[in-house]
Amino acid sequence: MELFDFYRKDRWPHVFCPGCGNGTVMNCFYRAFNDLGLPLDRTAFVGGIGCSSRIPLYINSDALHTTHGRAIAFATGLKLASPELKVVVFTGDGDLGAIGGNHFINGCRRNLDMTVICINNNIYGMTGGQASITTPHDFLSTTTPSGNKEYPFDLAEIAVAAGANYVARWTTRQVHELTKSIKTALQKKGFAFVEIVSQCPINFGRRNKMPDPTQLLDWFKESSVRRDKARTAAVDHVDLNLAGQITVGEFVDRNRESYEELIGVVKHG
Ligand SMILES: Cc1ncc(C[n+]2csc(CCOP(=O)(O)OP(=O)(O)O)c2C)c(N)n1
Repeated sequence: MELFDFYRKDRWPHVFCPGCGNGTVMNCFYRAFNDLGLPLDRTAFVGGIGCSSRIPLYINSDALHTTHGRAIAFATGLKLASPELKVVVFTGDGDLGAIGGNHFINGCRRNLDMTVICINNNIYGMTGGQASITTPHDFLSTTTPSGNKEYPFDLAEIAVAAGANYVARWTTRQVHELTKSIKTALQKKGFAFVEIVSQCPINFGRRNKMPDPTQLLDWFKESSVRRDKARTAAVDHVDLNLAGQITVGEFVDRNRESYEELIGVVKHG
């Protein structure tokens, strides 16, 4: 399959702004999917609401465009009704972690057999740049014009704690590592979660003195620290924010029984 065949061209032009990281994510996903030789017509894509959640609509396969925060819930129903399908969710930090937080945590806990790609652009992009649960401390947004006083959620650490089988986080600056992790996630039985810290130059970068996408990519490069080297002991708020670090790497790779195996929808082995 060529890259061009992967995209649903009747949906073009797309809604993404110039410099948006969603293009990089789609490209990495396509490469991983294609290298594995997976069949597009046996894969269903699910998204919630948001710019990132629109990605399924641009892939040449069947897609569920669902309600805000409920992508995991819809994907759960889809997978249990049709266990032979590969189910891939594209979602955002707002869609998955804020309004959809409970579905996310319980999806990980159940270890449902699905690949979940969360594009964390630190903001509500589609609605114009309101602060989200992952907006870093002191950063500006339309709803935090004096700087965000809150400290961010760590989606990948939550997924580990809640029980997902595979968890990785990279930024759009680490495309090779990201592509490799998407490949691992696609092959994994159980809940496989890849968080991608990505650039939103229009609604996040412009307000935080990084209007050029390359400035955001440089910031990702400078802030990225491998998880094994990062200061992860969260003893106070400063540590919770990891002093502005983005911890990257594979966080966990384990083989707990998937939900489908537990309830007998699919057989072991
Ligand atoms: C129930 C409900 N509440 C709020 C909204 C408005 N809304 C649409 S997208 C969005 C945020 C999307 O943010 P995120 O998931 O981070 O995706 P991004 O656009 O940044 O990729 C919100 C609040 C909605 N559509 N439905």
